[in-house]
Amino acid sequence: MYTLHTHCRACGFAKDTNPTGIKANPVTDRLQFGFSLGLQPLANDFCDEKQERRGFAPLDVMVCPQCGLGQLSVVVNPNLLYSHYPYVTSDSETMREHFQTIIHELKQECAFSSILEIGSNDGLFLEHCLKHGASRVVGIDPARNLLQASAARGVMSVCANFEQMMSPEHVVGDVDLIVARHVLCHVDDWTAFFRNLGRVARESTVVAIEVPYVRNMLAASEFDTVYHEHLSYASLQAIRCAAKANNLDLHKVVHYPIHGGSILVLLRVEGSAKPHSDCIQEVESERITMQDWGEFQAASLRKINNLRSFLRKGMKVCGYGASAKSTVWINAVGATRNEISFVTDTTPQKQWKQVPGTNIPVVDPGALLRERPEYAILFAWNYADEIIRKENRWREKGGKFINPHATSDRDFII
Ligand code: DWN
Repeated sequence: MYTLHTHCRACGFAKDTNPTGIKANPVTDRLQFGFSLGLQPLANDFCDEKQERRGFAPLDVMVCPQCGLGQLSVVVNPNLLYSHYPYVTSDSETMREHFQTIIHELKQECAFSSILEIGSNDGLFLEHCLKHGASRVVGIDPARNLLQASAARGVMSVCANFEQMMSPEHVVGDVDLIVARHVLCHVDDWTAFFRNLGRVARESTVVAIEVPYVRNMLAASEFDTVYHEHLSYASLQAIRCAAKANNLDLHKVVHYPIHGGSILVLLRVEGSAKPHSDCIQEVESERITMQDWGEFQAASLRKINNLRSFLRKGMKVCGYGASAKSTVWINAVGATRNEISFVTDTTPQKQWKQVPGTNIPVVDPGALLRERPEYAILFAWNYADEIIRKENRWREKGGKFINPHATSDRDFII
């Protein structure tokens, strides 16, 4: 089900011999403990009562003292995680606005005509790129069950893991832009991933990697974004280290609020263009300490205990959004359908299944008005504004949302 991960996948720290050929000291050169939620189910393992569950694995984050990369202590077999992947890129108002914003940014930096997206999912982002003037788009994604949806959007996708491709440049051809949105955090072999980026990128190519930023996650104790799909919790230093080993370097860093706080890191072939002035300074001043991780663990446990205490009051409570985050929350607090009657979700592949690790059913959003729970826990908190607007009728009838990340009683009930 999983293998152990003991060295840094970005800078090679704690490897038997690191990239400079120096033998590691097995006692001192070790990844350091950062955070743990113990044994947890796979966050997107939505099954019905008859289907066999894929099981539990340790959910521990280790930290590289050299480049600051947070990384899981195990790598779960990707076939278990992605062979039939229920997550589709959210076609929400929030996400569409974000696509507009980053496309505007990317058009400033490259010709924006021929575009490769790694981890193209169902082709939604590339469809937006076509609408914004791109002439040729190619998607690469390992989830075979999403290929048809991508083709329906007019996006040609290759079913593959980018980092496992032998010569991607022959498949993709010359591109102005390579996009990898919320993909790098899922990749185990960064060396192969960045090597293939280096093979495809030309002097004029911009590589745009968007990932949740570890400093945002730590600062807001967004522990529910820690799950087995997310093998890494990226720092700028880790990305720069892996890029420079493959003749790529940072060109620009832009911060966005999406998914709890993400960074869009633009890379260029080394020497092909002058990096934006503040970008190198931001990397070199980046500090992520083990104390930050210690405070993250403590703040996360406070939030978990807070939600568990609320659920013990026995009110009629449901969840809103069967996100991967909801699986982490529900299993961390140890809730069953006695505490959380159901979780609503718009994704057909998740409906009429059960939240991984529990007997809690996932149902359609209409259940909110049918069942009239008193409270709905906002597990899709990253889309809070549009969800709250959307569910006005239920709220007018007395329904209240719970913000599980609230750090004060005043903010807990919305
Ligand atoms: O890295 C990943 C991030 C980007 O997305 C993936 N590994 C997994 C996934 O994480 P997630 O499942 O936490 O993502 P979302 O997009 O926060 O999930 C939101 C869930 O809420 C979806 O299942 C859709 C659902 N939803 C809903 O039911 N009603 C979403 C909206 C906006 C709504 O109005």
